[in-house]
Amino acid sequence: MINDTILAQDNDRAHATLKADYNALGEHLDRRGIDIAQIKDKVANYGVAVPSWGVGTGGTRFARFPGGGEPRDIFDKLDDCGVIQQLTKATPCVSLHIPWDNAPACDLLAKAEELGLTFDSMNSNTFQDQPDQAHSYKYGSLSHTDAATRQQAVDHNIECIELGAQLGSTALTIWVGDGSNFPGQTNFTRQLERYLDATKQVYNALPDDWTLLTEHKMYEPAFYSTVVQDWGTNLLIAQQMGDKAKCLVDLGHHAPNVNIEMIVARLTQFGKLGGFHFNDSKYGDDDLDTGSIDPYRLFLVFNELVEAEADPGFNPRHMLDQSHNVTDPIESLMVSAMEVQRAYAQALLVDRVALMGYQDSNDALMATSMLKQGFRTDVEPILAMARLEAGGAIDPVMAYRASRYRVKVAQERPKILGAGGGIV
Ligand code: LRH
Ligand code: MN
Ligand code: MN
Repeated sequence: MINDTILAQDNDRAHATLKADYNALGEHLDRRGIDIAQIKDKVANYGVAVPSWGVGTGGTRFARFPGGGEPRDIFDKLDDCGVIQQLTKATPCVSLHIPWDNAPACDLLAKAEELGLTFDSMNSNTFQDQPDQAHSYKYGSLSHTDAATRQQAVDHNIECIELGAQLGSTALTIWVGDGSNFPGQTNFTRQLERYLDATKQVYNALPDDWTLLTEHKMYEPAFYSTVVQDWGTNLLIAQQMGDKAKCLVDLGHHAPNVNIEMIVARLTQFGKLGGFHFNDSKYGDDDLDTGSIDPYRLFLVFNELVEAEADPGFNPRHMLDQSHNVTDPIESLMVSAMEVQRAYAQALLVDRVALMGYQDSNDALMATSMLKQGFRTDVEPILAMARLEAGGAIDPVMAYRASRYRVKVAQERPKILGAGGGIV
């Protein structure tokens, strides 16, 4: 964790400016009929889960360039997640990926408790073969033509539920790479049928208070067809499974220019929006830092979420899913968590009564201006004040750099070499 004195020193440096900026923004919002304290409270209560796999340096199919002090195992990963939460106060939960993060539940719980973290959705992995595995996933997992391979994938998912139940998690996220690389290689219908049968077995093993999240992705690793390729198939799956099944939207899993905010609205309307993997992309599943390419799109997604917030039963899970190749993962994840919070705060500023009026009177220009007004507002003082009041950092990246955390852990954690590409 970061030394309290260093954190306090960094906060002292920025405190006076923050106070002045916060007061000025408060006056400005007051003129717009918005109470800054109410927005700050909502931001303070907002959290986005960190993916355990995000704190390591990723890579591509071509190379991986390891950084110093990379986490060696899940306990190092949790330490890094603890730092992200300590400084941002926006990431109280961690999402585990099994078997990457396999460890005894009691040890995971003890470590999480020490760091003040809890566990969000469990993620299964049937897109890779493990060294001691009986059946290969080369030609698929839950939709494989071979019953024994499907069963192995089902069993793995059930093991993830069992571990998660001990950790206090209440959701399982399934993403499969199953698909095909050649026209004719698989029969689309029979492949989906096999997937549905197998996934139903996993669904039937869910405890009562659990949610099954299925994640769609247009392509990769399968390059001709993917069994759960879009939100349409995903919705059909969730409907086939039952009430405990919902759809997970990873922002990077769509074709360029797809209207993701509209997908969010559709899934919400029919009670099937289960959660998000936030990230950003330019071309495909780039797993770039959230809000780094198109912050307006992130805002538009949050605009739909704030719209839906009025329904008390609406509670999708918010998680990051990123891969970091050229930055320190802790810094990237902190910035991304703050970008998600920023989009949320900006969406909260939209005058929804006025917006609805302009929509109903077909005043397109004024309607869109209502959104822009929220997006253009610099809410940084709100986010920083919420962090400071919660004991976090006014400027998490500066405080982190001042702490020299990475240099210190690099002394205990040897560089993980390995020329292989990353998987996320
Ligand atoms: C697939 C994915 C999915 C996996 C993660 C490692 O591209 O987004 O969520 O579990 O990456
Ligand atoms: Mn994902
Ligand atoms: Mn992905």
